[in-house]
Amino acid sequence: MSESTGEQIIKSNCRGCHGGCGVLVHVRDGVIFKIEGDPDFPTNHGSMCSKGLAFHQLVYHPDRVKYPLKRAGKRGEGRWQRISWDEALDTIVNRLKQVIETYGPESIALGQGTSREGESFFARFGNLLGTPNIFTAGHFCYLSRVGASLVTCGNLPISDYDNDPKCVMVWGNNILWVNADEYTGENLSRVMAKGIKLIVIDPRLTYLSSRADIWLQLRPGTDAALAFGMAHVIIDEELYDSEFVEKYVHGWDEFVERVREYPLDKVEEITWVPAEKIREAARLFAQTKPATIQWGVAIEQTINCIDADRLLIDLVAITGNLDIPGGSVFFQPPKGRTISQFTYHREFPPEQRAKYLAGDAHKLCQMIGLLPEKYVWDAILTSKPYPIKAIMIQASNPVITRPNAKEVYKALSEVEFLSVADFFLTPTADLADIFLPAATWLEADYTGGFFFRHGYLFPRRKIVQIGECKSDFEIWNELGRRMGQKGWGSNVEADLDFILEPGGVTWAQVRDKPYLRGEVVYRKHEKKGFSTPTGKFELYCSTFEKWGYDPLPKYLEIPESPVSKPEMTKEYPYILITGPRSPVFFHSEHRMIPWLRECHPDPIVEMHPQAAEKHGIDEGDWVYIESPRGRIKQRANISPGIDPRVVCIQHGWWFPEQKDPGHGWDQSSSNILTDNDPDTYDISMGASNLRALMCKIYPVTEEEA
Ligand SMILES: Nc1nc2c(c(=O)[nH]1)N[C@H]1C(S)=C(S)[C@@H](COP(=O)(O)OP(=O)(O)OC[C@H]3O[C@@H](n4cnc5c(=O)[nH]c(N)nc54)[C@H](O)[C@@H]3O)O[C@H]1N2
Ligand SMILES: Nc1nc2c(c(=O)[nH]1)N[C@H]1C(S)=C(S)[C@@H](COP(=O)(O)OP(=O)(O)OC[C@H]3O[C@@H](n4cnc5c(=O)[nH]c(N)nc54)[C@H](O)[C@@H]3O)O[C@H]1N2
Ligand code: SF4
Ligand SMILES: [Mo]
Repeated sequence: MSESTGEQIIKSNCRGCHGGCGVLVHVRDGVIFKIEGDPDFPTNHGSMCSKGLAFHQLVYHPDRVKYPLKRAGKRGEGRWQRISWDEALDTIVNRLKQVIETYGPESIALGQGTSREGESFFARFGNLLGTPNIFTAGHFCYLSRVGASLVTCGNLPISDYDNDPKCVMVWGNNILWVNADEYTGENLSRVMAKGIKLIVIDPRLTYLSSRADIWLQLRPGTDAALAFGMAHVIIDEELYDSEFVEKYVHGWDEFVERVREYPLDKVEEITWVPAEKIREAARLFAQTKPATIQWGVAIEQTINCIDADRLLIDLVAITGNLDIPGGSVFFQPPKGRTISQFTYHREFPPEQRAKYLAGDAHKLCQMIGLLPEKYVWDAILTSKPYPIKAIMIQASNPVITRPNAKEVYKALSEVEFLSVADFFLTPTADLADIFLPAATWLEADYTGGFFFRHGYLFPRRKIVQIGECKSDFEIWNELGRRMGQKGWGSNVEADLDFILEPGGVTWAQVRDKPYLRGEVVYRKHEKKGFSTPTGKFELYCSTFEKWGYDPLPKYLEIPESPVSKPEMTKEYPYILITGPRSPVFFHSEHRMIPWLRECHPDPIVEMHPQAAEKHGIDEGDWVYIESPRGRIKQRANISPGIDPRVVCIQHGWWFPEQKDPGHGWDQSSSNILTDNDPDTYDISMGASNLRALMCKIYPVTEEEA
């Protein structure tokens, strides 16, 4: 604290997205006025993104809801009444108890979006409640990677930028913009500046594709086939690590046989990538050591989700890059209770587990305690196999972020009871019966677990209190105790102590530390093998075999594509990609933040000049994009960096400045166009095809614009 100015600089770590950047929070007279990067922090070295830099505009935003609300008018009408926390929490508890009494706890669903670190508290509440119906975005994002790694090699490998990889294969990931999933892009930039070999697999020209030694511009959704092509070259030319294969791999011969089904000419036909380029990339990756794959979510949002994930881990493993310095490493977090220990996941009663809404389907998703949300919508709308009567949503905006948005909106409009915890009245929160005002990361104590598989915990302490907002951790702790659930601490600090206990430390002892890190040890398999049923790296997955799934990966044609549905091309000639991230927004968030919206006022659809010319579209024009599910509009960005047969739209759009209830949820949101038919899901995980569907485009007339 400076005595002359009354200013204070507090070290923390940002969680304006998933989190991971060390920051210096500047506070004057109890008010945060600036946030900047902390040069001493190990994951971002002082760098930050625009969302973090603008975060104080979110904290103090005039539209932020600072008190609990209950619905005053009809659902979705936008009339609210301020209530006390006691009334809000007791209303929820009474409604849940009524549902449990009449229908059982399985008729309550809990929903979250992408990780906000609250998921362990959230899952703990759900497990103690006794509902198997918990949904997040994990079945098509990141947890699919975690699940695929669990059954293949026991843990998720992370790229080891601290030890200078010499080759990085960036696969469906725009890491410099997204800082996602245990990574900040700054680390890739740093090793790029040292002169690494860079291979990029992306259907679009991005900054990274433009800097790549080899850019493979594939047909969207065909990643698994492309990975097979690379495996083919690596096996054919004996570029694999024969010692690793001999000692540590399960199912080599079967894998080789499967790979033989994908010769390069066939892979070229599927992926649109010339065979010679695939060969060149495979050689470069296999022959430059150490190498790592920096992967993203694009490959997971299709029917091939888990097999694409498995194939990428396989490529890392068979080239000898697993758990070596500069390769893809199994980092060990500091000692503490794991999520499943904290959430009682393993003790969840089998008779309740058996009521999982998806039945026998999606066993990998079920193993990690999640449900594809479509089953919840169906149970609301049809009462089959039994009704869902109440939903509690925390940190998610499913009306905008989940496929087949019209169905999501209908289901959430019809469910008997809906509570939502958020910062703002989003199109989802508009439908709630009770709204709980959540605290941001600057307003709560937490152990900060987003870089967990990177081996870190980032303690983060409360700096300000805004209105009556409460952290998600407090909300679940208080609701749990009011429900009479055994196991909650007397407050959040007691729960954090419980998480930290195996490491012999308390929250009070770690709260002012910048970070905790587990010991870094490489090549652990040489001593202990892999945590799989065979103790080996499973190219042939014994868990899948037990579950009745194909133990080997394969490529399935995308369910809605010019190949699987040639008759559709007459009406819907383009392949549609949805959801490349904007650096200034996080999914459906931040459209109300002045600094950020100024950078990016409108939704953008990207198309090739030939496509634009064909339809008479000019740069900046409003364009309709239509699929069999519906129609939206976005503004044209005409770019030669995309294939003429492909169109790409942004996701997450609604318009907080439109004050009508709904805030234009159906005008420009990509998920009006996407499909959520379970017959098209990835079989083991339940991922839907957000990244590859079909559409048509045409100009919006001047009057309509
Ligand atoms: N078409 C299409 N759809 C997609 C994608 C795509 O690529 N294409 N991507 C998908 C992916 S990968 C994901 S992960 C999902 C994300 O889906 P969501 O997680 O639903 O997306 P967000 O828009 O981030 O919604 C989070 C909401 O929680 C609020 N919030 C933020 N932090 C907190 C907090 O700490 N506590 C509480 N209580 N509220 C908070 C925000 O204000 C916001 O309204 O979207 C998916 N949707
Ligand atoms: N600023 C910002 N950061 C974010 C988010 C955000 O909304 N905004 N969201 C967060 C979340 S939850 C996630 S999951 C991550 C996602 O971050 P990423 O994993 O980077 O995902 P995207 O930016 O959606 O897509 C990355 C690249 O994949 C390409 N792509 C599209 N389809 C395909 C395909 O079929 N195959 C291949 N190989 N590439 C394809 C796109 O052209 C794009 O350049 O970002 C996180 N970080
Ligand atoms: S990348 Fe995420 S954690 Fe880092 S500054 Fe931006 S919003 Fe904050
Ligand atoms: Mo995600």
